[in-house]
Amino acid sequence: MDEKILNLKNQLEAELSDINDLNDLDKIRVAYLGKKGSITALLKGMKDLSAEEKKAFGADVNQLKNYATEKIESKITELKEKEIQAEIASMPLFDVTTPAPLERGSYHPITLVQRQCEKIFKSMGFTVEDYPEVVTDYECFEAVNIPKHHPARDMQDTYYLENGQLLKSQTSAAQNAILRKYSKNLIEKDIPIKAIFPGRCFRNEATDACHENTFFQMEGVMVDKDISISNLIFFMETMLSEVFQKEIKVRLRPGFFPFVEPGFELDISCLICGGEGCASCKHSGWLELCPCGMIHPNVLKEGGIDPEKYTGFAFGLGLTRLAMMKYGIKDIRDLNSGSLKVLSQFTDDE
Ligand code: FA5
Repeated sequence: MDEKILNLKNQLEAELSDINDLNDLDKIRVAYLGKKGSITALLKGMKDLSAEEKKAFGADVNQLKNYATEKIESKITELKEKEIQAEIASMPLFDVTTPAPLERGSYHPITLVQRQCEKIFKSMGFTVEDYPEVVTDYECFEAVNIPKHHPARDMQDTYYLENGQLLKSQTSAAQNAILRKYSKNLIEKDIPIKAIFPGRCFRNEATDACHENTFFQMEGVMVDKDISISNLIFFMETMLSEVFQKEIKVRLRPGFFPFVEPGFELDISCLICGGEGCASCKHSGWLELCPCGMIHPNVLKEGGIDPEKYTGFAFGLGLTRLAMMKYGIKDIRDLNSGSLKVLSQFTDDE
């Protein structure tokens, strides 16, 4: 190897061995390999050599150039790794056992009553079912005996998607699927259908102290041989006395819903005003809480169940209103307000 080249290589090695800083390293890179760098200068100087000399010298300079490039790149990697390790070492230690400095959150009052109702019904042998919020017209209306153009549709205007689906206006939208899901067990194994299905509902309507456009219901169905209104009343009474843990005044009056026959409105005496009349109960002293009734034969048939052999009841509990009554919330709109001041006051009393 040419002496000049050898000296340059030794000089580079000596300089690299002392380097601990990326900026200094870059200066070395420029000094050797930059446009005006010493290796580049050797390459440029080759033009004055003879063809013979060029061959030997050119091979040596190129070897040096490759060697310098490799050495500098590996030094860059080494220094960057050192920098990362130094940064990690300087970070404060994170102690995973340190208690969280923030206050713990709380459950939404609707979640609290929903969980309580689920617990009550589960203890009485009901399954808890989940169901989508976006459903078809068939699920929400036709399958529950509300054909197109039926006047009952006027009571439940909702939000329609461009593809014809809709945001469910009632948890009854899940009835058909639940009946179909369990009809085989009922028919072949004599296992009664007992299911509840809580869910968010949507209605395009004006809001006031007891009406929201987005609210929760919890539907329940029971189907077996010889199910009667007495069974319905038993389950409604048990649920209410468990939720409120005190005597609650209720009234049952006839109500029309195309999917039940007979149908009832179950109202409770307003717990905000003690039955005197206030904005929360539209000044009537009573709050519509849980319409219910015996499942209409057409709905059973649509669910694959013979109404000559089986009967059943269904109810549609207003979970949001139940939360209002249980926690003394005067205005339903507070529940969707997102105000932590309002919502963080409630706790599970179990
Ligand atoms: C229904 O939605 C029927 N699907 C209930 C049903 C199921 C009847 C099974 C028979 C058998 P209704 O529209 O009345 O019915 O609503 C039921 C309950 O949901 C009401 O009693 C009320 O507690 C609650 N609810 C209805 N609309 C609203 C609203 N806009 N805001 C808050 N709660 C509401």
